[in-house]
Amino acid sequence: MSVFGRIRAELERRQQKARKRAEKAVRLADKRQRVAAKRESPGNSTRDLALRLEGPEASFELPHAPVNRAQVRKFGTRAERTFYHHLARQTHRELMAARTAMGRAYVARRRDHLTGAQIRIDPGQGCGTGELPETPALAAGLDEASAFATGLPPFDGLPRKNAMIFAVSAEETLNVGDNRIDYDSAIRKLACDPHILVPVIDYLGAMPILFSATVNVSPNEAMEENSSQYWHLDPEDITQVKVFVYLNEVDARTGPFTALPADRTARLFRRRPEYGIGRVADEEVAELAGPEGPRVFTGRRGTAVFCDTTRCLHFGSRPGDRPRHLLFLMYSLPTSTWFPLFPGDGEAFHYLDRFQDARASAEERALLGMDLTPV
Ligand SMILES: O=C(O)CCC(=O)C(=O)O
Ligand SMILES: [Fe+2]
Repeated sequence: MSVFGRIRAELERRQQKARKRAEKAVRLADKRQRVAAKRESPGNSTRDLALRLEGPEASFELPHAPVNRAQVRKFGTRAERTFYHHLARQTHRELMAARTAMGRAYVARRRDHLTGAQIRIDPGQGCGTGELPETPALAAGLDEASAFATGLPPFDGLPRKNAMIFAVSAEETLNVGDNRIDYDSAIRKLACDPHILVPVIDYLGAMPILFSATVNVSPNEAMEENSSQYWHLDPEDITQVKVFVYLNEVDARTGPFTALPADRTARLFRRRPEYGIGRVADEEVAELAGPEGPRVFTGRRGTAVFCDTTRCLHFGSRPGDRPRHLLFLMYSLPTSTWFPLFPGDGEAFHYLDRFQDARASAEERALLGMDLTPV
């Protein structure tokens, strides 16, 4: 081979090597891009998880904007709320795991020692009811709550949300006069009583956070605009439990709490994917309810109504013949939009300071939001 031939051959060899190197670089860059794309859309795995948990009927538009929990709470569609909930389950997975284990242990230890028939929240219906047994602790809680409800001054000017007046609360700003409840109060003990907690933990699958404890009087006198006297869903999550313990006999004319079971409320999510939480007309709920109609929770004093108010359309306190007195408890998961989604995501709106006490047991600390709670 001539000198020129050798040089050309060498040049070709080098060019081929360079081409191969370039091709390899392109392949590597492609791969890097694919990995980065996967990392940048953690929504994909959350979406898959949400679909697995919510079933194939759930539909998801992944948010392209940063997740804003106040926005989700006020304006989110059901799909956005569902997405948020599962995202929060992931960001709080250690808390959730600890609360799940604690809830299981709590129920295993208490279930066989409960008095009377156990109340159950049907997972499909998202609600349930029963009469609380007359144990000394529960009787004391009811009596203390009744005393606050019956001892109210005239209703004008009292703290009020929609159609319900607050007589006393674990939240300082909702108290009337000198009315207070704290760690030693019988109402606090009732809120931590296994007869209430076992059904709640069975349903939520974890030791929840007590979010509110109040005594309320509904005058049941008039309909008020934008009130909970109209069918609605509560905004804070896609699952939680409210417990309404009646302190007087509640019949159809005492503003009974009324709910459309979750399986039938879900028809609304399928029918109107843009629906979030707002008011729904009686006529539309009648269609969703079908011939069976909604559940009207009437009952004697001591009747406890358990309802997942984020899954069951509901209302109460409509005009009737006399006021309704009740003890109200609300149990949330760390996924609630009132808690930060991640460290730095603003303040938790949780005002249970009056119940939080150094004497609380480990389980009470979790329940009262002193431990295992997002900060
Ligand atoms: O007055 C009622 O029973 C309705 C209460 C309500 O909507 C709620 O507590 O979420
Ligand atoms: Fe509500």
